[in-house]
Amino acid sequence: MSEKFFNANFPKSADGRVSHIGIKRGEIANRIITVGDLDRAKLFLKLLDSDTAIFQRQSHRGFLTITGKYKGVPVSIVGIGMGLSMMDFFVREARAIIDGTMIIIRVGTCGTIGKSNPGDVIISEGSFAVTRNYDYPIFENKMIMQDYEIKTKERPYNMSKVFYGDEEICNLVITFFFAKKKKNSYYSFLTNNVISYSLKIRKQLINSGIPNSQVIQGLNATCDSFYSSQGRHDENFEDYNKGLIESIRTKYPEETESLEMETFMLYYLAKCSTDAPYRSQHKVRFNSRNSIRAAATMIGIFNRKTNETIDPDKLNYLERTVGEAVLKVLLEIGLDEEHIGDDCVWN
Ligand code: R1P
Ligand code: URA
Repeated sequence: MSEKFFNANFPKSADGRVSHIGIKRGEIANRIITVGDLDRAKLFLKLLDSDTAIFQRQSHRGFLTITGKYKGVPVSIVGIGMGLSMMDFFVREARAIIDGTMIIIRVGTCGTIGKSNPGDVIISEGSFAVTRNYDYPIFENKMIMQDYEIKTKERPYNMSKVFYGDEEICNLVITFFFAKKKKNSYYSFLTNNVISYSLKIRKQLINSGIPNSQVIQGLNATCDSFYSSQGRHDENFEDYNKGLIESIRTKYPEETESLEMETFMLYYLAKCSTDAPYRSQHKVRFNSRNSIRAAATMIGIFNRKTNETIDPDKLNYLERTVGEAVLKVLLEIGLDEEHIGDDCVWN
């Protein structure tokens, strides 16, 4: 840290930069796509309007913020890296420097554990967290472990409740894979085929038109490790995760489709978000609305049952296609206010 930060509760530099994502008011838009992989963020940069200035800043903690316009509307693309904490840093620090409602849509990758396969696109209607139970002891043998579990009812992993994404935005994302509405049908955004499809359908694979690719709306499990809590075997550690994938998949009646590492925190923070500035301005005592609307979509890259993996060219094609659909969705939502670029330096 080379700069002095003020206010230990919520550190900011003298010119108003938040300390981890490294940007200040005016450098980030209300409409945001967030990704893990910074290369994906740079790929989406190419989709922005080329005739307007693009702001770019990578923080010393590895967050990359790109702000520009898409079809004339201000949008940001933020690459955050991986895990629950990075999502927490990003959402809280961005919230602190943006006025008005924020829309955040994650475009990520995932492991598939349900009906979907590598190359399929999953829209997470909701997500729960799977975290290591750090109180669970490391046992010398299986007998002691079984006794302990019977006595205490404790398990090596905790699974939280489900928190849901914004229904309107999740449905819009699906619609934009089938862009032009024609009575009960949509033209596939991905191929221009016409596909009959009702937005009310849940948990159903929809042929997207890309060879062997489908779109599914399903539950997601956000895990605190790529390895232990995603049921990967690693002989160097005592992970107690045999059978974990099956327990995750069947924890909820809807059955879970995907495993990744950030969506739960995004949905949870959206649910906890307040409209504090509005309340203090209008002297309203209780929180009356959330100030963050969130959705997440992800591309399956590893099938955890069959070990099938995605081809890099297909991933690249899908990233671009999903990115473009999500940019279009961002423009569909009405916002009460949005600001960028008032006093920031754009390069
Ligand atoms: C693990 O390889 C990473 O990939 C997934 C997981 O959530 C985790 O961050 O998402 P991204 O492709 O967006 O990074
Ligand atoms: N991201 C994850 O977290 N897990 C996978 O298996 C693939 C992508």
